[in-house]
Amino acid sequence: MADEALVVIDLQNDFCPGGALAVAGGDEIVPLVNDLIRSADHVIMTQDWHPAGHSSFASSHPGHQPYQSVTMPYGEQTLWPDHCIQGSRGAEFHTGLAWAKAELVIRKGFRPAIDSYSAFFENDRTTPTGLAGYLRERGIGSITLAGLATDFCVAYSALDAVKLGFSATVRLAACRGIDLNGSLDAMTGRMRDAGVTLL
Ligand code: VGL
Ligand code: ZN
Repeated sequence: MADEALVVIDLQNDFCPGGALAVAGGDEIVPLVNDLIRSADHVIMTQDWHPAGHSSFASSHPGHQPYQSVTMPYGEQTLWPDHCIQGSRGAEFHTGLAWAKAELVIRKGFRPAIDSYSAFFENDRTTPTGLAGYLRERGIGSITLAGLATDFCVAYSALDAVKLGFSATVRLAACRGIDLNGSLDAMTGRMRDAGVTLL
């Protein structure tokens, strides 16, 4: 339907096997995502897009290791390996991804001091990316999400979508998770409770 869009989350080299923050099986979803793209009326993609030395990188916090958590002014933040650095090969979309049909690519995580999981808000939960306004102005009320990672960027995007009044469906077979300390179960439960349709 014309008022629906497919939002492909962070299907980038660094989140695929061989990348800096590889999600297990991340590349396996590419054919399925390409099928979804083919049948979608509107396609939007997000691209994790960090400056070198970003505050979400463990390397920016002396004495800390990736996957530890730190307290930032905006709350708890998981620390990651350096990934998706602006202009790098790791930040490019997976080579097999049929990205050409994308009408909008929304970049996130470019502010040095704030991470951004959601396609709608940065991790302070208040700084908007502009996606909600874009969808509303185009009359798009319903989104389908696929991509990486299920329990981080896909989940936060889906939760914010329903909070903002959009209807959201996550195509789980076209997503893969990081699963840090049970985060996959936890975030799947939170999505279900919030009214996200899990397919
Ligand atoms: C993501 C961790 C850090 C994601 C992005 O796309 O889920 N996860 N940056
Ligand atoms: Zn990131």
